Amino acid sequence: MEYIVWFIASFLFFIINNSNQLFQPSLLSLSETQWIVKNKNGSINISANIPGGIYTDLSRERILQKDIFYKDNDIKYRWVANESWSYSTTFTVENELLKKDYIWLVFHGVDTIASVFLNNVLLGKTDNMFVRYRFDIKSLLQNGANTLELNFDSPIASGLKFSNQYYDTYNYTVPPHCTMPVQHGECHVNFLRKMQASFSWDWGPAFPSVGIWKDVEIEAFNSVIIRSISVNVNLTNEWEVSGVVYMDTFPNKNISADAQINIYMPHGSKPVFPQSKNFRIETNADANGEASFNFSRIVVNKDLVKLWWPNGYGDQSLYLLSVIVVSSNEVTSFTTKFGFRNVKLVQKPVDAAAPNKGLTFYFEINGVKVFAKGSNFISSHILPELSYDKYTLVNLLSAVKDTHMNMLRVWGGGLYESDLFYKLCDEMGIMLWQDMMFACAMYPISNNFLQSVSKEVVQNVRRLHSHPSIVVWAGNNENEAALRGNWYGTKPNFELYKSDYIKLYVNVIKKLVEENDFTRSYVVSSPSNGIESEMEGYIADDPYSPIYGDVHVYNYFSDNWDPMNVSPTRFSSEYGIQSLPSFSTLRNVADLEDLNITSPFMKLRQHHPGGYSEIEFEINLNLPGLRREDFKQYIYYSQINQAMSIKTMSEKYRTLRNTLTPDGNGLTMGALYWQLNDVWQAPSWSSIEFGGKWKMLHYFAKKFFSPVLLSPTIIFNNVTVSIVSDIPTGSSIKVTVYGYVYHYNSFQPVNEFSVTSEIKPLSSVIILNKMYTEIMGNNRACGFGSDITRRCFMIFKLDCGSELDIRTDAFLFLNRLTTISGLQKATIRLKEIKEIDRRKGPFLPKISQIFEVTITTDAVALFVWLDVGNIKGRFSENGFQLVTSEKKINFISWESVTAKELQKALTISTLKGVYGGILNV
Ligand code: BMA
Repeated sequence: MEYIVWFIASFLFFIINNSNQLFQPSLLSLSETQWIVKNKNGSINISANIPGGIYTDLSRERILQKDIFYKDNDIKYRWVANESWSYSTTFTVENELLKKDYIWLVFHGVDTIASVFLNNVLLGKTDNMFVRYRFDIKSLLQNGANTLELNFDSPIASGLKFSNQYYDTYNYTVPPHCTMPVQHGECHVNFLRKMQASFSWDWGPAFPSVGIWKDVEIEAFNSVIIRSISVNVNLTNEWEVSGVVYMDTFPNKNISADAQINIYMPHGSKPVFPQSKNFRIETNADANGEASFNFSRIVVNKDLVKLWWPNGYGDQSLYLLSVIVVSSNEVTSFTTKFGFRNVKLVQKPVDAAAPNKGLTFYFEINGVKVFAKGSNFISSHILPELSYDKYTLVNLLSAVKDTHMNMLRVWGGGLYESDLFYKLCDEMGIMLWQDMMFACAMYPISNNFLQSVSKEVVQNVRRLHSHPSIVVWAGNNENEAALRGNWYGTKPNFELYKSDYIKLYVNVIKKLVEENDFTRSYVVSSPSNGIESEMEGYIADDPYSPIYGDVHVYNYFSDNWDPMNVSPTRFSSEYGIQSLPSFSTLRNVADLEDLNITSPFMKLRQHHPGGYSEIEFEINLNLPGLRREDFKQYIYYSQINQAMSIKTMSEKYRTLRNTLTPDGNGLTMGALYWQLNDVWQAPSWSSIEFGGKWKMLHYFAKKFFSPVLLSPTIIFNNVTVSIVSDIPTGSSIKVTVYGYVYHYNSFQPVNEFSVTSEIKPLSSVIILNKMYTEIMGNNRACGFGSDITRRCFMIFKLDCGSELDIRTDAFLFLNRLTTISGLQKATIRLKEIKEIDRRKGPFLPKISQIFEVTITTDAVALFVWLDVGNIKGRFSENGFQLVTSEKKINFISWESVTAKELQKALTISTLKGVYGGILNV
């Protein structure tokens, strides 16, 4: 807090040195006033919340009586999106405010097509939910009461209207016209600058909302309003800080001002850089009333600065930069956070002598090559006004940090996320691959559309510029691949759509991103070949090339537990497999009779055409005895299959970080699986369910993204154990791997051995590579020949020595679990649950209680899965292989709960076992 004292001190200094009396801009938020929303014929007329949206208002006022996600309410409540809605309020302003030279009405987010009226006069229209709108209201605003009204057109009707108008003007259509029938969605969302997933997606429902989803305020001022500061840092001999301050004022206004810049440590006792930098500004606003000024050459002693690092590579030190501008007797200020870090997306020949071997594709932070580990983030809620709920974001992003991820891709069908989201990512060291909001479609290129997109890009790049977490901008999701692959029947007019593609993502977006940010790379699409795509005219022959850029990988018809089926790539920015969310999560929105795989409810929830048949095909490859009629088993099996598939792929990617094959494959430096989170309770690729509950995949991620990975595989007859280290500093570390061979029916290992080796920082090494017959021991307890692989499996433990304090373990099945023998029906019992700690971490939501759960088993048990229904929290470990008769696991609660409640809710599943209830409690 003390930096604020310094801020005020320098602020006062400024004022004292100025002989005139100084004022500040007056800001009046309109979110506190009484709002109402009504439909066109007035039959619905209810109070509204701002920021908000129509579905939340109708739910709160009980017009929509049930949870919007209950059963088929996504379809039943579609009438809401087909209506036109009008939001209005009456507010008063004081004379004092009216005296200011300029008065604006500012909307930070309007979703989407609306006409804005003040005192019954049309101020203008909005058509882009990602844009901030401001209207000059000086001449219209009255002393006393004023009325404000926004009339929203139905987004569904608007999509159709714009699509028809486009066809009438340009004589071609812009596909895809509608979402796939299985999604029960709506059409022409590509004509709206609105969250693309709001018309449904293959993991989400259609809730095409309308509303004022961010703040509305009146800004009254004499001089300027500072909108954002873009801070650039550059390390030569010292750090040099420079940047641009963006201001809004009256069109063509001449700005003559004094400015001061200060840099602060957020938690330090005093400014680290006590010298203020003073400027004199003489500039002119443009015809839109936008102005900016640059500052440069603030030299900062290298030794005074702590760097910003991704999670796992060091601290996330952040600094504050404040700007004060004094002009026209008014003082206005703005503060932004930034970090000292350099970022490079390195795309250079893997072999200078052989250009046909392709280019690298990796991120370098402060000179350190970083393997990107993480996932893809879709908006945290399908209703945009609920996407910045603090509890949800802290919960999701903590789950990212706690599982050693260091990167998320903010996917292009969602939102440019809230300031809170980026702040948390900065603080947690989560690097961001930031898509522009275009996904899986062709897009129009009318002047209106391009102008609207231009505002969107400029405003958002400037708003987000100073966040060290953002490391790359990307133009769109899968649109290069869609065009090359003729996903939407564009082939007959390929050149036309290609030229539109280039207009939008290159001529407009790339140009604007680069004009506003020279510190980061822009890739035109994901997947793409990066700069190779650009050299191939932006639509590469094969956007999925393994030797350039990034790829998206979906193998629904191969054995994803087999690492041989995982192809090398430079960077896998999406790879995924579906699973079902837990029974308790589904139960929240369905009746008991809906909870079977053949119910109409489960059919409606599956938005991916191959859906359940792909899940079942995959399960049957590796897991024994799937019974479709046993819904709980189906859920459990789908989660095991997803966890194992993504584990196999992620580990393979990590082991390839320093492998380059003679034909140029390998050097994989990124693994971002699809997808982190969900927007409703349905089958999807997520590792975290809607509501925050971890699927088995998320527990597995904690191990497969561990800073030091222990990855055993069996390929043909060889057991190969790889170690991958993400430890960035120091010399080589000594690692010891202990191997244990277990028979499926005994707690006693059949054989034990250990291997010791060294691993260099940031590298991958194979420390064991032997025929499985050679490591089984001599006693033949596993039998002979291929019987061995059916009767026995292995557990490995890794010890990195006391200094690192990283211990991890891994398991290896030697054959498909459909073929194994000897596994008993284990009876698992709960021995004890007791609270052992209570804490409040830096990010944990609220108070967290830690419970120790002790379980026992009478036989080896596989994929032991503990579930406490809807009690919020997570286990320290889950889905594990149990080879001891007793085990302790912690449960970390996110809300207040008692041991008794936990005990009552607890169920335990194992591959072949039963939960035998409570022992000795
Ligand atoms: C990719 C993503 C999403 C989609 C996912 C699963 O195409 O970019 O559009 O949800 O695959 O199909």
